[in-house]
Amino acid sequence: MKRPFIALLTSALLCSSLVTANVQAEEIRSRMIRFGYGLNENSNQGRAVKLFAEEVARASDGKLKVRAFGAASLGSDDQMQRALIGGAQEIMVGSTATLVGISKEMAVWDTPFLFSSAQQADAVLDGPVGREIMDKLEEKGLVGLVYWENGFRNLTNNVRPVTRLEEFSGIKLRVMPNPVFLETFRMMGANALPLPFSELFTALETRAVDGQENPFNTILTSRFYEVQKYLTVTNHAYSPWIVTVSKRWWDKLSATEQGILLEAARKARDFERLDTREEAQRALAELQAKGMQVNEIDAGEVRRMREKAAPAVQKVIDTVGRELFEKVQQEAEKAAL
Ligand code: KDG
Repeated sequence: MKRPFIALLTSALLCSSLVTANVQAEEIRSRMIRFGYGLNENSNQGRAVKLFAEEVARASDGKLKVRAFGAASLGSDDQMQRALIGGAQEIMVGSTATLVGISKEMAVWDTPFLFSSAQQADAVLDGPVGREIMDKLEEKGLVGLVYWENGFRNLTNNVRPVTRLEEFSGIKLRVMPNPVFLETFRMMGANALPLPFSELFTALETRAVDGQENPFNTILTSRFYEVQKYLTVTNHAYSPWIVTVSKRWWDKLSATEQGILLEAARKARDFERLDTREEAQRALAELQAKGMQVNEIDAGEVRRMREKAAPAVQKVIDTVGRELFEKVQQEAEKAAL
């Protein structure tokens, strides 16, 4: 007699725990989510964060509220990365280059001249090796959701038009706080100085540095044209942005909440890439109209730059390991075909 009753009780308890677990898995709780980023609200980065917030609110019936904090108001990239790891902030978007101190494999994306087109970059970043590198963030307390596009980087300065390699010499050039970017421009003869993005405009305005390098979009929306005279189209590196979440916080979310955030990040990625490319198309003409003196670099000089930057490529290999470096190169060659 006892056995059927116990069996009945056990199955009832099992069912109720499964139902509870299922409810928890589906649960969407009211949450305030702080999303920090470094560029202005009216930038490709800011517009994508705004769309992300709208998508999350729509999918959660307003329960998940994303509050955007632009212009590095929550701190520089590395300060926000530490806040995410400590659980003091939930989400950020920033440069993969500033993550190298936390996850060394991110250095592979700093390789000079790695990509020759945005489509090639998309294929590699969104492919298996991009995912593999992103997944390594978890052991450091971060969860990578998606890559967005910062873009192809170009040089600005106040000293002279840079038309050939020798003209880098003596230019105090701000670079991202990242060993490969430092090496790349030191090899090319510039006096490379690391500074967080949040300090860059003031450093240019006060002539603490002579120049910097960023995509056309950033040069336009961060108003660098107000404090920079010469723009040289080098396309010397392609920079991704990456949307990262505090793992300490992420692991407390239900599967449904995680799914909403991931889907919104993907939609924002697709929007951001199109928006960034459209803006980049017209940014160069706008920068010229605002008084910047623009020059191209001929193919022979680009070849000389690539040769000079070779030690920086070796630094990437030393940092990430030859196997991973070659895996990325193979994916990049496949995507270029
Ligand atoms: O959030 C802003 C920075 O992460 C990004 O723009 C990095 O390109 C960058 C730079 O030059 O610091």
